[in-house]
Amino acid sequence: MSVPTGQASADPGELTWHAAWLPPEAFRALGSRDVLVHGGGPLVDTVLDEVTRACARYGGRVWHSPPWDVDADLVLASRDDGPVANAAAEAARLRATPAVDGVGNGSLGDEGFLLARVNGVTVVLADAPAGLLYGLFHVVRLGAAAFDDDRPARRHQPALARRMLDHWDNVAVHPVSGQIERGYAGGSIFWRDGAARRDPARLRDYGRLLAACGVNAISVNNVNVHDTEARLLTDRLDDVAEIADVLRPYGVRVHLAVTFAAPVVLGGLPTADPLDDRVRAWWVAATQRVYQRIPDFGGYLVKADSEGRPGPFTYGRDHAEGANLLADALAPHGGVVRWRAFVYNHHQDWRDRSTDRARAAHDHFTPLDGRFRDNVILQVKFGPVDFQVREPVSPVIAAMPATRVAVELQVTQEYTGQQRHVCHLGPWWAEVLRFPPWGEGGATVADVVAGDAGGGLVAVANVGDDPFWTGHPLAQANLYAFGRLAWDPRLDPGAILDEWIELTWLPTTTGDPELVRRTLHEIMDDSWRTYERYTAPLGVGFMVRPGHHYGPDVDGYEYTAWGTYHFADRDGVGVDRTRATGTGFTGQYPKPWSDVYESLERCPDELLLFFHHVPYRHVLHSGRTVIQHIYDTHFAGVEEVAAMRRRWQALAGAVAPAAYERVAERLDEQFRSAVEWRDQVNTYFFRKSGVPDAHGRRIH
Ligand code: GCW
Repeated sequence: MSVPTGQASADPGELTWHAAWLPPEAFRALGSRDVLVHGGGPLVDTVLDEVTRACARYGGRVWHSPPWDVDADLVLASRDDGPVANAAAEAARLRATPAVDGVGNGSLGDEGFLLARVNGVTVVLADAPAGLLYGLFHVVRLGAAAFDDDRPARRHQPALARRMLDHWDNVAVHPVSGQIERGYAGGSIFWRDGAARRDPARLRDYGRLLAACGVNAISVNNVNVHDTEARLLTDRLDDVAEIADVLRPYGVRVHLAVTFAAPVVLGGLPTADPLDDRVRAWWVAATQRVYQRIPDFGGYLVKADSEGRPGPFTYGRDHAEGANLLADALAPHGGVVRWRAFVYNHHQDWRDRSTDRARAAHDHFTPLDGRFRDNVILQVKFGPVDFQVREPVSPVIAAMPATRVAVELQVTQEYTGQQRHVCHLGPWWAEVLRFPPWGEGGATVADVVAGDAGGGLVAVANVGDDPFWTGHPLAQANLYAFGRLAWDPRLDPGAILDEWIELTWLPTTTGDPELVRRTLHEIMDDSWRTYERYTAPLGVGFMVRPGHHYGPDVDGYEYTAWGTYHFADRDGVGVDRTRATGTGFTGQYPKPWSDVYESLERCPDELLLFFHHVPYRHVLHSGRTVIQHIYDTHFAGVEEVAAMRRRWQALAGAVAPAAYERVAERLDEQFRSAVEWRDQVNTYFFRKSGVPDAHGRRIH
């Protein structure tokens, strides 16, 4: 077995992508050591293979067979692997005693591991092979520090059991959404022009990147399931099985997005009614065939009755009946159905002030709490609307105690600059995950989705066949941050960014690692807030161009059927979602938030226009008026992008030319676009309000 490690290469026969956060150099510290690997099975083979390659490159040695008491610098031992390996694990444990004692008691779970360094030996113990794999990547992350001083034993277990990426990749190029819906990194790594790409080297490298940041599940096709993609469930199942085979050694389970109409479009039945026996039988049989082919298949992902997709409403059934139909077919095989809560009316009449898209998921789903089977995961977008740069946390997350809920993020930057803009989202996601839906000190969003009882964290992927994986090289950090936060939502986003920088921008790729690190932090740390500053203000959202969603169009959606987002007139701006005078959306939150958001005085500034319609001269907690805030932040946002660009220019010659050029070119576009945003938003509000800028700056 060989592990590809992508490298840009001038030689056309060579791999043509960059290594992202696992270049060979990342394994230097480990690869120059003597390493003992214990355990069996495909995932341990992966560990062994990684270690073997690293040692071959950097002069270390590897043992995977007796004698067990070799004088290794690093021992990676599975505790569950029969008497021989247990003897080895015991030897490792004894070597690490007393550090491991106490901490090592009790199960480490399916994915956990224990790490200690005692008497010059670094020991990783796991109870299951996946734990060993994650332990290996942890050692890689630590680099030389893994072999420095003694470290007391520490258990590492993922807080969230389910850490998944959804690819919105189409098999056949779709006339509107292309090869990847909302994809900004070239073509798909799975599919091309209607066929499977069959590029196992690249897929395997992807699996490696995922395992190294903690992702353990993936769905391989768009939730908008079109005709070709529907057939992945039946006659094109082999294509899915091949992907599963490649990703399995990295502990990544494959899922499929399926169409609710499958019994009709694939099975030739006259109906897809979830209560029809023929329909049930069809799903049972189709699912059996899937598991015969892919025994560890993860399950189905469904977008139903949403933006024109088929669903149970067609048959007068509700979403519990729809989801349970698939859940029953999957249950005997241990699979789950991931049912998306993204259900809203996209045929609204903008004249009707009572329809509120933000309310929709809660209105549809909370009455169904308790009616979903155990193997249904309700997949809820983190905010009530749609992956905007600022939204409150969705009230559905707190309202379904008897349902397994997963929170969905968008790593692909549909609404956050489309991978042309630097917008580092780790800080935003950390904020969402730590939000306490029942008030300060109470459980957090991360707690709701944690463990086996929770549905975990899911994100729409941002990867394509681009040489840098994510189009913008710095957008890789979003994927990395997603995986790490899903593993441990309490991690500090700044520290995660440091990890990514250290793994990706290695000393061999730069003459001045410290300058690179400092500059990347300066550019990326606050880039999400910078993006927020020059785009839609104060939580109002959706001032993008309809359709492709790039660039400003303040009224782009204002009078459309998809929903109305700012209601700006000459007097004020914002959506009144209060119970007192508005759509009543604030009432979907538990206390204290239902009161906090309802109150003009208590509502946080950054969400003010999401919840309230206010006059332009309304004074924020910051002391500025709303209109002055709009002007100031838009001027500041552009200045910040200009500074990002200058900072990057200082790295010319310090990083690989291809990466330098790619980022430089994107920063030029970000600057151009930020100016456009600033000028359109400021001009729009100046014209509406007639209020001049207090600082007399030029507004067109
Ligand atoms: O934000 C919208 C996107 C659609 C997407 C939809 C969804 C896959 O613009 O492209 O469809 O969300 O989440 O289903």
